Amino acid sequence: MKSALVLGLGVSGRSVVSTLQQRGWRVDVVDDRPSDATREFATRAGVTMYEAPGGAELAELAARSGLVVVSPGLPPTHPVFALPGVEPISEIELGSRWVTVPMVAVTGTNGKTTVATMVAAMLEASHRRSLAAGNIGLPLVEAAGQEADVLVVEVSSFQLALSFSFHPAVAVWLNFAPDHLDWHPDLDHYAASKARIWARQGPGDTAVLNATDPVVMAAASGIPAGVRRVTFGGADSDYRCRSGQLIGPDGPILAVSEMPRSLPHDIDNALAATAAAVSAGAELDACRTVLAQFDSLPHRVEFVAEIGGVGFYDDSKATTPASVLAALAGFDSVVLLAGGQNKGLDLGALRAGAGRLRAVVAIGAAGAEVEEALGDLTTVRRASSMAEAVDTAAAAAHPGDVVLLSPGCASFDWYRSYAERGDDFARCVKQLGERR
Ligand code: UMA
Ligand code: ADP
Repeated sequence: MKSALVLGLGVSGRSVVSTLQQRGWRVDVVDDRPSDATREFATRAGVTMYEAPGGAELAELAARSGLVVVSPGLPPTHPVFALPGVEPISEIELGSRWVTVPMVAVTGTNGKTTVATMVAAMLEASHRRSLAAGNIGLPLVEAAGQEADVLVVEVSSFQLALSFSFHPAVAVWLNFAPDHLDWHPDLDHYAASKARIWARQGPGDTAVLNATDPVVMAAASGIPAGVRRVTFGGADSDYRCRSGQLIGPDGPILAVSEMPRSLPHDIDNALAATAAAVSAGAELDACRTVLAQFDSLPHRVEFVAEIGGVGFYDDSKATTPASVLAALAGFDSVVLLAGGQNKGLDLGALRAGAGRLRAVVAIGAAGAEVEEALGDLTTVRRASSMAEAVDTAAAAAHPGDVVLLSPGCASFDWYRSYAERGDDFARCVKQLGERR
């Protein structure tokens, strides 16, 4: 019987265990910080779980397994990566070995989930059974076993770093900005991981590139020969926006005014998604229908309420300064709630958006960093709970302003996820509305 070792029993690790077992593998698991739920899963699955094994034990476990699959959250400093003769792979790599239909892969620092969702909807509207998988939540190992004509796979840098045969027919790289420096040793490692998205492409495949992003365009020199290149975003790109129209290689696609929301990054995402979907066989009319209906996903500059002439927006998914700047670009005068658990990023990048800030409320573990980054440019107040932050922001806002939760940091200092943080913000806003 073939034998595998799975490291990390989160969402991705559990799916790897179950799907390997279904395919007849014997599985051992390692988790360094197991929760009760993790232990329960291991018991139910009938696998032996080794909790935080030392170096020698880990080496022995790996040596007796033909396959070592690691979760994306394992940092490059984890001892498994230093074991001689062991070549750990990601869940995406394993899943892609099982996939039998074409894949559209989407990576980038910001907008992956949004664009992957749009591409899947465009293909579905073109009568191609499509599934959105990967970092979006449905692990690729599970999606590989499901009925579909095409898989749209959101891939993070963590997943790409350990993928070797992953071969998407269409590969989209949306943009690049500093992120995940609490995981990648440096920015070059982060960029090189992302560039692996097209490493296995060849003639007949398509790479979709953001023509305005210097890092993406520099990395494009590594696209294998024979791969078709489709650009978006620039004035001369294949997919571009001019005079209020989205335009493709065959002419106008849609008026921007027909999109439910058209912040600057919504236009980039619309162009990228259409370029990818059409390259994967979607009909342009189906793309138009999706573009005309697609509203923002939850927690991505999501409207929550208007109270006293002030709009409240939840952008809890903004966990990088670049995504905060994208949100600020959509409003003229903002009271910004920022902070949380910094992912090793320079929050000084937020200074580029200072012209749109009425005031800032600094929250969470990175509150002091936010204050240091913006304190000389605008009023920064500190808050020690979300309720206090919402009240402080509301007091600072003038009618016509926007109060925007766009933290630029991960949520794990106060919450279990960005969704929980956004929900708490919405709850506090609702309570404020009731009090008023
Ligand atoms: N663990 C160890 N040792 C370690 C680190 C972690 O044993 O050194 C264990 C933990 O105890 C825990 C498990 O590993 O039991 C957690 O695994 P994980 O952190 O890899 O997370 P999963 O639950 O498997 O979720 C992963 C992705 N997580 C990360 O990339 C960190 C999810 O993306 C993804 O949706 C899911 O697989 C399905 O593919 C989340 C994410 O934050 C949403 N992604 C980043 C982003 O979007 O910016 C990249
Ligand atoms: P990802 O899956 O890459 O994290 P999401 O679609 O979940 O991307 O969006 C994450 C954050 O980035 C949200 O705050 C969203 O408003 C913002 N965002 C979405 N698309 C872009 C883009 N093209 N450029 C910059 N920011 C973006």
